[in-house]
Amino acid sequence: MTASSRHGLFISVEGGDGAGKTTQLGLLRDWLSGPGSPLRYPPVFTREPGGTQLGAAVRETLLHSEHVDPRAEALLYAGDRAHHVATVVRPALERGEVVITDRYLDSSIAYQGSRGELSPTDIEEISLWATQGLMPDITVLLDISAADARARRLAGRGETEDRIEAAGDDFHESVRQVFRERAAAEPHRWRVIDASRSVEEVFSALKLVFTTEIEKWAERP
Ligand code: Z5A
Repeated sequence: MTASSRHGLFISVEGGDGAGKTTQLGLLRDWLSGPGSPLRYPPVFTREPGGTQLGAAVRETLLHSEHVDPRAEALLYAGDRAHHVATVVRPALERGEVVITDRYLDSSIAYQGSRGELSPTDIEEISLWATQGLMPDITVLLDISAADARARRLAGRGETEDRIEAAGDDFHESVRQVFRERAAAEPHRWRVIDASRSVEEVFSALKLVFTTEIEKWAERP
């Protein structure tokens, strides 16, 4: 398959903190960049916040500041997204490449929208304005309960948590429910994977999703 003759494929991966995105995206990168890949060219792997130099500074500020005003926080995520889409995602899609992002707009609605301070509709509209309406073709949700995800995070890293990770299970369970509701409302875009299983089982489900979606994309006129 050439990387130039068609519009690219845009896939986001979402999930609560500790759902295993980093682990699974590492496996995905190895697979899609190696000899067994269904792609001729390796995909662009990127993330939010922090997929650009500007984004890295925004990420540092957002995750490690003691308090960020909710509107400022929503705008900073949207600002990071605007720059990320304009300089990384859209150019790669226009070159016909596959772009895989660790988090995108749905994270803003799930996280900034779950505190009860801002309207999820406003948050979505800000991001749609920022990205000129760019939505992923496919969004994969790694779905796990807040309690299971916290147990994993603590087992993996000890007691150190950033500002958002340190919010309680109620907050993280609300985040999960927003992702699940959005997945149920837009089944053509979302693929939900039970992330409470072993690393190997989750990766096997993820591989199936990617193989299927890459094949469908390759068959597009
Ligand atoms: N955020 C936001 O609020 N608004 C927005 O618009 C955007 C983001 C875009 C940073 O995201 C933060 O930004 C995030 C939301 C907010 N919240 N926080 N904090 P991030 O994606 O960079 O960070 P994260 O979601 O917190 O990722 P993480 O902590 O690295 O978790 P993860 O990637 O989902 O999990 P992991 O590191 O792969 O795994 C966690 C541990 O579990 C680790 O020890 C693994 O070895 C272990 N693990 C992984 N999979 C398994 C399985 N299957 N079984 C057992 N153990 C496992």
